[in-house]
Amino acid sequence: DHRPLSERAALNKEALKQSFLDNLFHTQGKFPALASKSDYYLALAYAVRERLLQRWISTAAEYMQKGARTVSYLSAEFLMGPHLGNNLINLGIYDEAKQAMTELGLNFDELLAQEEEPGLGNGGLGRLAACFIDSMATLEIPSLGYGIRYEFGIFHQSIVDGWQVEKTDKWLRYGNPWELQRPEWAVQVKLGGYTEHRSEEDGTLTVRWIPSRLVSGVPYDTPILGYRNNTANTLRLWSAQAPESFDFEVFNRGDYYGAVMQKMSSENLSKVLYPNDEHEGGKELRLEQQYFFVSCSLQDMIRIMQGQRLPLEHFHEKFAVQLNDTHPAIAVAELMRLLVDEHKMPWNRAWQVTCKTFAYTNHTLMPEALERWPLPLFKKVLPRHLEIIFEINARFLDEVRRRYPGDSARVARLSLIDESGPRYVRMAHLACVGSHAINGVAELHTELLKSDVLRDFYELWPNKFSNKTNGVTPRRWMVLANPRLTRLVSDSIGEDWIKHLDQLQKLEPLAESADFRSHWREIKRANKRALAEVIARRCNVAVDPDSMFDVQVKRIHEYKRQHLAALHIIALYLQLKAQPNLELAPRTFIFGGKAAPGYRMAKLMIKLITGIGDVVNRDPMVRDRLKVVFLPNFSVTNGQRIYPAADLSEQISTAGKEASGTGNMKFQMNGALTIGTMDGANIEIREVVGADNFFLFGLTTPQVYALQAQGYRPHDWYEQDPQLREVIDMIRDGYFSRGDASLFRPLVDSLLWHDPYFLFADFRSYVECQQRVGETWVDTERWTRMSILNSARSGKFSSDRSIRDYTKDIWHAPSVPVELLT
Ligand code: 26W
Repeated sequence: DHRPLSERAALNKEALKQSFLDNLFHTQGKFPALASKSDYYLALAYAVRERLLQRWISTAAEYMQKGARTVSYLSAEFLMGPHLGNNLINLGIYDEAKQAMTELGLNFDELLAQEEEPGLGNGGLGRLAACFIDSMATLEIPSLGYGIRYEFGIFHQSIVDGWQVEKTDKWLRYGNPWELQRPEWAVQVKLGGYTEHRSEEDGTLTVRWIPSRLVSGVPYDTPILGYRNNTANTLRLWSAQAPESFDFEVFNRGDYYGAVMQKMSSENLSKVLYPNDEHEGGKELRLEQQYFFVSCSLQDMIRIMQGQRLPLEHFHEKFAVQLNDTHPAIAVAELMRLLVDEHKMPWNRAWQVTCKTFAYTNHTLMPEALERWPLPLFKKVLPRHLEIIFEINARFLDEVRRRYPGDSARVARLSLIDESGPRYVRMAHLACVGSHAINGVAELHTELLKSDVLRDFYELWPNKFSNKTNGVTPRRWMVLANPRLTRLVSDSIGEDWIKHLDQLQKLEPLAESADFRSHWREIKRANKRALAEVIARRCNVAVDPDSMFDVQVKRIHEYKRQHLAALHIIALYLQLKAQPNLELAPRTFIFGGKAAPGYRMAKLMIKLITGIGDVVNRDPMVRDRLKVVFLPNFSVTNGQRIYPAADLSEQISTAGKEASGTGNMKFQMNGALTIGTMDGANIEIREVVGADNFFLFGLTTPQVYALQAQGYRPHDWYEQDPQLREVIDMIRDGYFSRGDASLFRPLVDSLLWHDPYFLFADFRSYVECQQRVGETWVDTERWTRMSILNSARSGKFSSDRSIRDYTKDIWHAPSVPVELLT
């Protein structure tokens, strides 16, 4: 094709139609009579991709020429969600594409729905990474997202007989038009084996790592567009392949079968995402995954530097590497190994470079989620890294001893090795020691890191610590997910808010306009009707769009307390049974979220919610005043339909447990009011919307600690609250399990005798707060005003603000605007 780039990539409707048809014939090899919906989707995707590539090439050229400082965002998870709609928005051709498809007689929304979302993440942490790379591209910050190209992403959830059933996520089944394989940049990764130490003739000491396995990492690149600029950054995901050059003869002594098995086992490395969001006990494959993508990524950065003839002493000047939790923390030891062993840099120099390169974000206070690897396992997989970690530790602990003479307890607490029982490598400690910056993801979370989880590190290095409150991208979570609201807002205050979310403030005076409020309500109502259709299809339950949509969507976990919401629903149900004519504004309770497949209590929580739905939805006495649905397979795609349709956002974690939350922000932007505890970013949401526009309940973190310390006895709370007693007894006696009094026993017993997340202590406060919610809801005008103010004051929670904070305090990476090559 000899047309100039600019013509082939033109953004108008006719050009789009033309390249859509071209791609249908030449890429898909189909004509309309034979084409499936998936063919049409792919043809459109390729047409859009041609337009991306122009920006991608221009961006690469600009960065190379400027030798730009680059942010590398290392993350084991990127929960991207579907690309097509988002790329159309960011290119500014959504309406043109819709028009083009419509004129060709195709249903545009149906085409968009064909895309299998890349669900390469579990929840908040993975989705945060996706929002961050969107914002970096929008802010024109040179950046690379580095991760793993899992062949199977987060499992698909269906609900069968009220239980979660998992199916593998075959997202690559029909091909992925958004990625480009780059085999020419493949790298080799060593695993296992042993080390040899030799003193050379010249007196230097060299270390050789003789691995037992080699795996090749092949990068797949996906362009990440900025919003209506010329920037297309890169998401580079590594796929594991058996290496071509691996010597079958030497390593397998003619054992052909064994060699093939070994090839298959190397390719297992990037096979599947671990579906656990808080706990993973010492799985060898998971450590191998982490090391695999970290080693590939660091080697890739070194290749880039060498391509630009930059000496490795300047690594930290070229790259700012952010560690998304401890999953990539092995990077600290790996960069040391690459610099010292492979590139012969003296230790001290290499250590300076390393510490100036890395920064570490912590995402959780849950002790069971802090990664530790049993020493024998670590040594088996990464023998050389264990030596390096010992060396880092020895030097670090010397420093600690100098600072705190005689304080051996502190030395033991700070050590990279946990030696209190069987020995473990503490990955958070490795990340802290090897980074120049450490941050939490909300103000409270950062304070708790400093006072609690990382207290000793804070005392040692207070200046390393800072807060970076999370944010979410308004491009996906408002513009793409809520086109109706987007139109109203842009018609009212212009389009600037999409890049400068603070401008939503301009909506505040409009909250006083009855006309605007009525528009606002019509939009919410239309979004609720659309969601009601989805619910009817997927759950076979008819819900009323005029009822209050009370929503909790997030991973299922005891600390997030979906079961507290369940207790409240049962309390309302009992109230209706006792007073059949009670005036109660109709409510629809909507739940969604996945349970880790091995987390029995979380799965039982799903069963409880569906069990309540089975009883309540069918009880004629309820007369449709309550509906309870569990929407299966909560995902980015489903979230895009849910957040815009919510009236009430449930953010009810035990204070001090939810690091930040990001769903809370997506709800707020789309005009939902929050019922929440003083936890994570809820506190900051309440601060910006004002106490009057937020439904607060529950213990504060210090109150939780105090109750814990004085000896919490949930059974006493149960005995002293007749309503709570009635609710719990009903579950215990099998009312929601068709008379089976054993089914929910583990859940009930855990609450009665342990209740580690203080549901009983917060129950009364929650029920009373929900009562206030109900009273506010019936004053429609007041509710609408509050809804508008919530959205108008959500500017702080744009991920653009988060990224500006990281850039200013940690990365110091200037923007590099891109000029389009034609
Ligand atoms: C070891 C397995 C594992 C996997 C993932 C442990 C922990 C994780 C993540 C840290 C869990 C996670 O997604 N945390 C969430 O991160 C969000 C983004 O910062 C926060 O908003 C959530 O509060 C936090 O739960």
